[in-house]
Amino acid sequence: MDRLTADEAKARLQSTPGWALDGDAIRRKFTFPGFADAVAFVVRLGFDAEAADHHPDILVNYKRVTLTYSTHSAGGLTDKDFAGAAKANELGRAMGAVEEMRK
Ligand code: H2B
Repeated sequence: MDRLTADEAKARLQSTPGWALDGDAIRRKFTFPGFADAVAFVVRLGFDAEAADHHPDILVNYKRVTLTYSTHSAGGLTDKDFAGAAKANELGRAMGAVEEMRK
């Protein structure tokens, strides 16, 4: 899978709400009503990630889940990362992720 150029990555970010560039990766924080919801999201996304053979870094802080995607084998971002981000957005919406005021 080919690494995206910076312009290509920026264009894909436009159609991937909530995600931001972080160096050679993209990142988003999802906030759920509670810890169990956050863990359930991680489990569901984990099965999708395994099926796609593309795995995000996952950090759980209480009811918040931070996902980071990059393609290690390509040394940067590829379409697989944006496919994973889109899937996470869809799942987050379906599983009750809530908007949170930025601190
Ligand atoms: N996940 C991510 N994020 N980047 C990769 O390069 C990657 C992966 N490679 N999951 C996959 C697994 C590779 O190790 C297997 C052998 O296909």
